[in-house]
Amino acid sequence: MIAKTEKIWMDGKFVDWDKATVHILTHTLQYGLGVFEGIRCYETDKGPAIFQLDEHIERLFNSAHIFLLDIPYSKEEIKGAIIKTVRMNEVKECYIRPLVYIGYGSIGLYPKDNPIKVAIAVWPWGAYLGDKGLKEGIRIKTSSFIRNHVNASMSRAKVCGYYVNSQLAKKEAIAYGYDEALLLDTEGYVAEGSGENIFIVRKGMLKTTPLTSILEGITRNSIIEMAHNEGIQVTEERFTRDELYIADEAFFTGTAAEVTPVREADGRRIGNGKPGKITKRLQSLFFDIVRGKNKKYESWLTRI
Ligand code: PPE
Repeated sequence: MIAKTEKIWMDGKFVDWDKATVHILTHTLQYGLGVFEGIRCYETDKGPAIFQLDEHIERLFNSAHIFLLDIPYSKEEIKGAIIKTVRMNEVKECYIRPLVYIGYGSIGLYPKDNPIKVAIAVWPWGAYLGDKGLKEGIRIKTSSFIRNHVNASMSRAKVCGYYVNSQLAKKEAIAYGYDEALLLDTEGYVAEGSGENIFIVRKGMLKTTPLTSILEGITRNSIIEMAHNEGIQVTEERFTRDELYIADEAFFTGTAAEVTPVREADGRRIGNGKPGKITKRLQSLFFDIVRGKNKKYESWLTRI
């Protein structure tokens, strides 16, 4: 069960958690066109701090732009509302979920004059793939479902409805006893997890999928920049599932998943079956950065 907090921001007003409801014929609920973000706020020794807030706001507005949704607030207003919602709920660490949705009005696929609504909820959310997964690595399964074609789902946008594809893959992976799914693209190359980007390590170098059929993960971008600064070479290049099988290391990245090592794929052990050296090094750097322990990356944090 989701860990409740006090208030949810809905179109400029704070509403009690239990009263944050919508009409059943809300357009987004019927047809899935809404855009959202997932952001994390971490506890630091100078109080809570939000990781890469501006980047997430930028992506939210880009998602809306791609889908011709006119958000009735400025980026500054949304940023202010997010900060206020975190403060108001007095949480030290939380996950932040802004949602832009099409409200109640006309029905049918073309919601001509329906209002565009915005809500921001926050709640404490632990390790997405479990504490054990974060520490010891997870087991993933290549899905029989593929990532949508780029002309079916424009993957630069983070859209509610896209996640039916992710849920098919996730349910299948769980049913087969795995922790998470790996989706391939329409041409059979590795794309991403149901809610994570993927990196592999071979011969000391990092490789991640290019931005064709995947979400441009903000954690992914952060890891690429951190690796550059650490002198670790990164290429953004297509790779096949068998290249993952023979990789020395692999890991998933995402706001929810953070940096989660992958120890097995489709019954094949990755490397020695334990989180690899480079994975552990980047994971520990990541947690130092988000918890405000690394001055060099202070600009990635918004203090509350
Ligand atoms: N790919 C997908 C498909 C995806 O959903 C996410 C985030 C990522 C990559 C990583 O993006 P980023 O968070 O910017 O590094 N998935 C979000 C939703 C998870 C959920 O179950 O809800 C998240 O991690 O917040």
